[in-house]
Amino acid sequence: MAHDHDPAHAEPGAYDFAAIQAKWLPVWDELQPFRAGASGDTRPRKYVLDMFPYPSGDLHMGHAEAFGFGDIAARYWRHQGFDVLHPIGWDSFGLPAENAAIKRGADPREWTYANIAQQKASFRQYAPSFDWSRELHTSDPEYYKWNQWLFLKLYEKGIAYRKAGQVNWCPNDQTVLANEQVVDGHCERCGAVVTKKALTQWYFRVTDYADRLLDDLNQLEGTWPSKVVSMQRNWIGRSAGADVEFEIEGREGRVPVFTTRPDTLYGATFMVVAVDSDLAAELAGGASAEVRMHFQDYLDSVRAETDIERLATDRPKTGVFLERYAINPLNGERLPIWASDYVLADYGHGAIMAVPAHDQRDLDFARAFNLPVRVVVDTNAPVTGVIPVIPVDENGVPYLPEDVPALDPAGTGVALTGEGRLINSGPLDGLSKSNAIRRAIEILDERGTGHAAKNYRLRDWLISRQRFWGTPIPIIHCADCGEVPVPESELPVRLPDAAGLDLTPKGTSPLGGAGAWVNVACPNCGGAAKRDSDTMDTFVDSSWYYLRYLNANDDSQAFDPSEAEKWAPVDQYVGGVEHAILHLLYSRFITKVLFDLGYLGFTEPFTSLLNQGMVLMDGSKMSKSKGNLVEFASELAAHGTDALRVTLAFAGPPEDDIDWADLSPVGSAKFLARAWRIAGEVASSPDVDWSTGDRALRRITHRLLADAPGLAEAYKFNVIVARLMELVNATRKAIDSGPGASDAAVREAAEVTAMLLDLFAPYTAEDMWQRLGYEPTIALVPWRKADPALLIEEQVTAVVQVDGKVRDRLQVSPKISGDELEQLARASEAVTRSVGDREIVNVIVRAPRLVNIATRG
Ligand code: ANZ
Ligand code: ZN
Repeated sequence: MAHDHDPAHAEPGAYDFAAIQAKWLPVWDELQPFRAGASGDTRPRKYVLDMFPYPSGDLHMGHAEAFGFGDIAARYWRHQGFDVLHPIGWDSFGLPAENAAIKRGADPREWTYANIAQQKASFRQYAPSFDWSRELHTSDPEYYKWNQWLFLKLYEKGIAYRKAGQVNWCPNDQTVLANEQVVDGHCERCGAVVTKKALTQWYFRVTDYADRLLDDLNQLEGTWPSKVVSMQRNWIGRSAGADVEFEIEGREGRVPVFTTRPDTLYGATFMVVAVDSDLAAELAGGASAEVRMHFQDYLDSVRAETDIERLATDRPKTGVFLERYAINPLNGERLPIWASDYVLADYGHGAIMAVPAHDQRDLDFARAFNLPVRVVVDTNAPVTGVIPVIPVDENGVPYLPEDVPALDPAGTGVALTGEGRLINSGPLDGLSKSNAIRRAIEILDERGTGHAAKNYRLRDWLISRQRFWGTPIPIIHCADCGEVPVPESELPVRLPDAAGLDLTPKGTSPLGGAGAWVNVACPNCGGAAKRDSDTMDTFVDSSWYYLRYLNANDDSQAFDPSEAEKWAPVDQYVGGVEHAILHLLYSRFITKVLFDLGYLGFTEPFTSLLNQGMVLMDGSKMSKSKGNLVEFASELAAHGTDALRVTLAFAGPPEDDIDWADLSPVGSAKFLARAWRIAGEVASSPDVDWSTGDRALRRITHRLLADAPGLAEAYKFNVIVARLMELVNATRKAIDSGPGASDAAVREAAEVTAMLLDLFAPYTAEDMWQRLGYEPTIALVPWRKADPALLIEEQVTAVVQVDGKVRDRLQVSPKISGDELEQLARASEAVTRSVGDREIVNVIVRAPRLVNIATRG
């Protein structure tokens, strides 16, 4: 307990970070300066949020960086006079706890809460200005109760539903994965190749929100990193086109296909259905025994493929002819129907019209199986509004090509995908591509065989997991009543004890093995029933946590809409770009759902977003196995919180990756010591009149005061640190070789340094504040206003002579260039008058003081 560094015993005049930390932490605990939302507080509000950590061990350097940036924002707004909400919690459900528990035969709960305690202790030392009274853990029943509440609200609205389907399956973790958790065909967590499995699972209907999720991105343009906005756009992946309905010979009903190119309908020469679709199975079922066998073998081989492989353009095309024909609704042609893997069962309608002349994959397929290719867009024909590419020779001179390229995709193997005019297309002939798309849709509409349609890459969000350490899904399955929601009054459905349960992944949820927990009476009929034994994806937990912070200790509601009205949406969100898609998309979706349900008055959760870069070591990502891990705890012990934080802030723009090997926490500590010593040397009293101080030093101080808000709001934290270093140097000079330590400007500079340093180095700043004669805490000191009089650039007098006589005096900037000064001189009325119509033969300029003009005539 007793700290070695007793401030009383520290060498006088020495900067001792450990002593300063030990001194101020208990004071802040006592004063609680970071509590937000006190009753009667009339300050305007800001909500600054850091993406909450997963408790996977101690904090690491990445946390140090990200939470450092979040805290700069929080402290900045507090100095600007805002009541700042800056909460912290833990995203504490999830697989790592469970896997660790399986490996060590421990309880996931113990592992999780022990790690939280460790991270919390580190956070306390690191001292972000958190409002600890709102601390939450998603694995607490007090939290996940409200996940269950949210689920039931979505269930009532039909947004949560269960369906059977082919789902992504990780054979290693033995659980399903959302599309978003499959990265290049591999499990996001463990890297195993993801396969498909037929399962009945719970989904959230995020596709119903696809248009709004896409369109509302416009609101975030400029305040979110543009990369994240475009990643969200691509993930939603909206394409516009048409659904076209085809009849199939010898079959009732029509089959829709989605196409972005209804203009090419006359060029369709075959149809392809996804080999793993219901339609393929149905059509193959009616084919010859030989085809049926062939089809089955093919299907078995495709099941092992990933979607990435299926869509790759550089693989040989494979498929099976199903001995059936579709009828083209525009021209009545018979199109042979094939089954292939390159059409996906769950995109569009799982079937396509193949137009090999104008689609590369269709062309590859046609060439592999000798199917006809018909050109319907003349891509050589000029189209107005499209600038043709005119070829140039080796000298850059444009020339007219002698022979236009042949329209022969079947021969060249290259599909014609460009603009052009329609040919071989009956009523569409002569139209440009976009006009033909419009006209084709009109014709389909008239005949009732198709209509305009949109399609999305986005799938519904699969939220059920066959694992233990998550939120139980609050549904009871009854043989008579079906799915019965657990009544709200019975929430939370608590997790059973892990002890006695086999957590090893087996493909079904471990909760299913908790007999006493699973077997319950149906809330509806009282008969024997079973609890749903799946748990929720942990992205459900983090989709609304920003609202729970508003009243984290309220056990009567998930969040308080009136608090949301006051604080939300989040003004500044800070976190890693790894959450660019999943977490942000799901939070945006849930926010829109809660808006629709009337709980919120806004539709986007995070107004501004900052993605911090990575902290690298020796050029690569830190990892234990690579041996380049820089441990947060040991850096903290060696250099202290403030030096660590200043180093990370000073390293570069926050969005950039930084390399710890290039940085100097020792240099940062020296800078802090210089600043701290100055505070001790100030020899004037706090009530000294600043305006009497040295003007040169005052001007440096006030320029920083004026520039810092713009810099802080543009995340140029590194520039503020650099400017602070400049100010500290100037103050040192003023003390040693200028007006001296008793000058008022020295006190002013030291006070402003302390206030700005609070954004980066809160302990040092607080201690400086005390040395300057004030009470804690500096965190609440209002921003000092820059004095405009000190911002105006000082002017010097430039003398203008004509033939040796002074003719004018100009007030100019001391930094004026020779050219500029000469121009001003020549433009002077007094000068032109005295030059008259004589010829100027020589001009000598000595900026900023003198211009000498010689004339003749
Ligand atoms: C005919 C056509 C002609 C097409 C042409 C393209 C060019 P995006 O933009 O990604 O939405 N398609 C439709 N459903 C498919 C599925 N389940 N699996 C694989 N491909 C599918 O792409 C839409 C286009 O992708 C559709 O337009 C369809 O091919 C194909 F010159 O129809 B197109
Ligand atoms: Zn029942």
